[in-house]
Amino acid sequence: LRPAYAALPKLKKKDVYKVGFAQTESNNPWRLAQTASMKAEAEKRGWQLVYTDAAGSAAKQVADVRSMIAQKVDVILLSPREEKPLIPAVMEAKKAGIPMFLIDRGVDATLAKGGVDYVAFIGSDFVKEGHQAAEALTKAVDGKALIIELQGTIGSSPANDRKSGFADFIKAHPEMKIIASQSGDFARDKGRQVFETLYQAHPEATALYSHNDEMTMGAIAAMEAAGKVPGKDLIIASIDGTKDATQAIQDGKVLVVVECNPKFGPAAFDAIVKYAAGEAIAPRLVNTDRVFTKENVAAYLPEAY
Ligand code: GYE
Repeated sequence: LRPAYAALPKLKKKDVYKVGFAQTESNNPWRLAQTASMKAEAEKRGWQLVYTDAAGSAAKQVADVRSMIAQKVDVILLSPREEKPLIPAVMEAKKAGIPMFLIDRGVDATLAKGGVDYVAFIGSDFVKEGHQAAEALTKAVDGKALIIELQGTIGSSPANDRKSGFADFIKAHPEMKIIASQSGDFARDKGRQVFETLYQAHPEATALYSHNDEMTMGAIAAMEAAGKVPGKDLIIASIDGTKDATQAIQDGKVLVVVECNPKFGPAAFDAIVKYAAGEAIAPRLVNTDRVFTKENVAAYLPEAY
């Protein structure tokens, strides 16, 4: 074991653990699928799950983690809403001797490190997701588009990295231009409102890049309300893999959905067992995600959430 790794809180081998899962919000199908996966896995193993929902507030999420520390859970699974405000929660868990795993979102890497301050991050490669969305879109529009971007929650790792991954890919394609970019907070109705405003200001837009499917569905509603045809007047690239957005691929409204799998239960609980057994855990455990288009979406639809 590396010396830094040795400084992490230890976890005793037990048959039954008390696991804290600090969820960030529950206002979309992705979050509900994630929570359901955690609960199912806890039930399957007969472990106790202490579940909290921060309802979209980083401050509440810090308080939720503090209450888990006070309840002396064995281990904490945290989905940090934003990269910086959750740093105190990470540091306090470490100080209290409770190992923590970051689930699906990361924290600022200059302030807290995997393998040092928390055990590991388990989740998707958001930069790659941005690349893949950009690649599919660029190909479909022959390298020429005026793009409206709907960003996720400001200060969250998926919003930061999906933005940079996409921007990095289109750099090499001078006629792929982002003409407007704003946050829709990963939420459907916010996405609808923000898209409506941006599209009114930029009626020349020919494409939408949205950081998640919920905002995409909101934007589609706004397009249709404006008498436009999604998939024709605007070509759409999205991320997640919800039932609604993948059905929209099938219906010809969405070009591509890059998968971001929310079903973390098995991987998170396996990592806990391995950690307790003293096995080395990589500081970043990256999910393998698929890319859904008209060609392969039909086979996926039955498992969509
Ligand atoms: O894409 C989004 C959710 O953190 C990766 O958060 C996750 C993102 C996911 O609200 O739909």
